Amino acid sequence: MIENESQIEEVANEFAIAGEFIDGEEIDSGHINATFMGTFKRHDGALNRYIFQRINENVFKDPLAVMRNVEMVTRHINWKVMRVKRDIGGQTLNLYPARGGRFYATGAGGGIWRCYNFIEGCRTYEIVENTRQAYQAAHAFGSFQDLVCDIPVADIEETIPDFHNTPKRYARLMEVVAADPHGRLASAQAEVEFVKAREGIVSRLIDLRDAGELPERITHNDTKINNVMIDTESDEAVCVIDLDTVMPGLSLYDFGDLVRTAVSPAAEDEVDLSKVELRMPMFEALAEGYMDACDCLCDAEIENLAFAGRLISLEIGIRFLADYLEGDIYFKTHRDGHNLDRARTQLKLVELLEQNESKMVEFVERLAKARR
Ligand code: ADP
Ligand code: GN1
Ligand code: MG
Repeated sequence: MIENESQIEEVANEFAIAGEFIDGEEIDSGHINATFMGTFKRHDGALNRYIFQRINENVFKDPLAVMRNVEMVTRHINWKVMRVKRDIGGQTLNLYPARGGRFYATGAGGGIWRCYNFIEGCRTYEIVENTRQAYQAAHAFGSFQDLVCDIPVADIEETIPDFHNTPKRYARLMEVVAADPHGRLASAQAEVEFVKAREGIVSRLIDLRDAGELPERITHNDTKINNVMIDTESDEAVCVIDLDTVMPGLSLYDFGDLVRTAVSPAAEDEVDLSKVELRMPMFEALAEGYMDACDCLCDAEIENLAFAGRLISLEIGIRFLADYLEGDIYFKTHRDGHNLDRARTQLKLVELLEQNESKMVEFVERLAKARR
């Protein structure tokens, strides 16, 4: 693990970056990779920032497959933005070459590192502040789907098998509950019962996919709100990041994760559950943004937009709960019971989404009708 700046400098020296290393600091917002920002001073005095990221090989068993996907996706997006969209004003993610001609470097301890341009003038949000941000984020992830839709599916590797297979996530939780390897079950019994009572919905989207009603597309699969860079001045969504899970999937997974992370004003790990709320205007802005960007959505996709938020919130709640019971081996945690706290907010959100689903469905129906 990197503990000081000279270690960041050592990694940074592996990449083709002009100028002198000035300083580096860790960015702590993601749950998976180790991410650092490094500042370099060029010979003309200009300061440039870069992202250095170590792929979490506990989560991604084949980090080089992740790199092959990310290379393909970033190259394709750069080509498409310039040659098809003719949009040269925005910012896109770019990988910097490393020693040996690859787009990654091997660091101390064998870790696989990559270097991206820092998306300037932007920041990520843990909590959406206004409906413009919600609309913009959903529009950006919808447009992302359009950007990657013509990458041949066979060229993309499945970096985490069954990533959004909710029934398998449910089955895994039940195994961990049965084994209770850390004696934590007693502290999470109510949450486990809550999940069990919802077993009936876990396979709904996969069943629709298997029946041929929901199309498989190349999707982002991790569309939480802090995976899109938002302009600090204009609140415009500038660039989608965190491309490690780009794989064949359902657009409803992407929309569902947006709902999960954008509708509540409470942090994902909030301990005061009374702060978890469903802000309907945020849901409406998400639906408008996503539908404006994706005019290819079929009827079954549109009909399940509201349900997707509930399912993905349940799925991620299941994953946090299983990780808590397994001894916190997957998600980064910063305090005791952190994964349980996260699971609780997700399940509270599931409850609120259930209570309000008919209103959300009605809104989407009206929106879809107005567009026909
Ligand atoms: P993780 O998989 O751990 O979530 P991310 O790729 O999402 O890793 O990066 C973690 C955080 O680092 C992001 O939430 C964002 O704040 C910041 N970040 C990542 N890439 C960039 C970039 N190219 N420019 C600016 N900030 C970035
Ligand atoms: C992780 O990497 P990050 O923090 O953007 C996780 C997502 C979860 C999310 C929960 C590869 O996302 O699947 O939904 O945490 N990513 C991976 O906040 O497992
Ligand atoms: Mg992330």
